[in-house]
Amino acid sequence: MAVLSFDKNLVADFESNGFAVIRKAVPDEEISELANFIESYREENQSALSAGFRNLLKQKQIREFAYSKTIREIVTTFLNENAIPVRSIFFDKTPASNWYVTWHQDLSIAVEKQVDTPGYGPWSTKEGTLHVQPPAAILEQIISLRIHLDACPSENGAIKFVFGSHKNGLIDPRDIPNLIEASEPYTCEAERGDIIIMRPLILHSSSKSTMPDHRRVLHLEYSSAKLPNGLSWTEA
Ligand SMILES: O=C(O)CCC(=O)C(=O)O
Repeated sequence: MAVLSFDKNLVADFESNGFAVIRKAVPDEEISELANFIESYREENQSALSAGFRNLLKQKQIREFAYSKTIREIVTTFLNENAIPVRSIFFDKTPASNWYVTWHQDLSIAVEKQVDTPGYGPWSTKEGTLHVQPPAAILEQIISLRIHLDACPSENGAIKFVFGSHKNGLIDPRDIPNLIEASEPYTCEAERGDIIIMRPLILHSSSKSTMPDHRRVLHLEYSSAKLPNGLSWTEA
């Protein structure tokens, strides 16, 4: 992988906007390798034949990618050098499996087992994986990397952000419509090989794709936060 050098402004923009795009972060052949692995994994695992699936960090190829030099460099620059991958999700929008995502913040983390802990809850299960909503202070110590395996112009269901909304802490869902009304959301287009970095607390949404293509995104979350009371990250 190429060694990236980051414009200091990009890091400052990330802090103030809650997201940033690293263009051409992953070379084409490496994207092909990732895509080939994911497609064969999808074929082999009937349970993974859906539009989104989780726990890919348990697969050697994805784990190696998540710890690769370029990815580590991004994580060190935009978070810190001790951060490790803690959650993975793969999304694909196609004409056969297409959806929109309403405005929300990412509020849950995947944990190994339920240990009732003050400040942690509600608990939920997403596609068989136990999740809990931690305090905002934990969510503020996470960054998400969205690695784009396909071009994602606006018509391909690109993610949208409200600039700076990650600074509002946990937003009452009843306040979200007014916040959206008062803001100018940004549609964050991406090319194959680009990485969008985002804060979980930024307000984001996406539309259905209107293109006849795939829109594959590998979403990796990193953190160095220590969970209390015997709680542990499922995928770390
Ligand atoms: O990939 C998308 O379209 C949206 C994903 C999303 O909302 C999320 O990761 O929370």
